[in-house]
Amino acid sequence: MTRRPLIAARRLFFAASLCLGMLTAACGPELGTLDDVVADDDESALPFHVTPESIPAGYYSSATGKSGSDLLVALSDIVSRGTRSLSYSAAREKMFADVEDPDNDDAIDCVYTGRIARGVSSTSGGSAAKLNTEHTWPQSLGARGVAQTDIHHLWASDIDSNSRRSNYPFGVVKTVTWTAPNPDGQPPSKLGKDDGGRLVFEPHDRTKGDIARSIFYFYTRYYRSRPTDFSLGNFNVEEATLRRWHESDPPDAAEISHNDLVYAIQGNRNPYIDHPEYLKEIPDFPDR
Ligand SMILES: [Ca+2]
Ligand SMILES: [Ca+2]
Ligand SMILES: [Ca+2]
Repeated sequence: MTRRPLIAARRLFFAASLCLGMLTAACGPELGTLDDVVADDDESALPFHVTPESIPAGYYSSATGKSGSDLLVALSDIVSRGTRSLSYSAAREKMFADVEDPDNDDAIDCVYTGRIARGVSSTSGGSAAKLNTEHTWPQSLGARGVAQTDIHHLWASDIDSNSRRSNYPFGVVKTVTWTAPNPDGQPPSKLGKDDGGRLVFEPHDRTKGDIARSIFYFYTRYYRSRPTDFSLGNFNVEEATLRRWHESDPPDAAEISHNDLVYAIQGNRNPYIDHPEYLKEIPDFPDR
């Protein structure tokens, strides 16, 4: 099949899936029914393009009226329920094919530079476009096993920017040691020392909030189960700054679509995108 009919077929499939999804939604929501693991050789079982799914009725009912540690525990229960764990390769494939491309035009942008790579619909397409997979919560600090493949905290990233960020905490750079490319002309992401002399990575403004909410989600999802190597070493340095970035860069339509797509794939949602006010209701995440 040549490329143009392929794109047309994908769009037709996407439109058909959307209609089907709306019909299904009209028949009533389903809560947490997915608990299977998709193995590497089972990727063909995943839909060709996933239909985004919005918040089902009652999803947050057990969090209603709670605050502080009660709310954190309630949210942790909610996001840990009915999850579907993909293999790492399947998760990356869905990230490149669907989650990072809500408008399904095969154009994907780097979370740190905003560079737009075109013609990307798979992990191998991402590699060819010099993109790889960024774990906002570093693998070395606990993004292992199920947490490694959790698409809520995975982002397509330029290989070079990803490697510059390494596993440094996020923070506000006062003394710059490296500046990322900024093809969009906006102030760039950078690496450097914060006002305490610590090496930190500061993303550009339009993904500061997205990254903050990814990290708060990761904490909420995994602070009780504690995957191998789990550490709050970065989080405790980042927390206050991430709270400010959550306020300065609130969820937009693209981030909401991102959440709806991850939910359709892995069966849980990022509560801080759906309910940004929850973060104020939890004034401090336990430091240990
Ligand atoms: Ca796109
Ligand atoms: Ca944003
Ligand atoms: Ca804390």
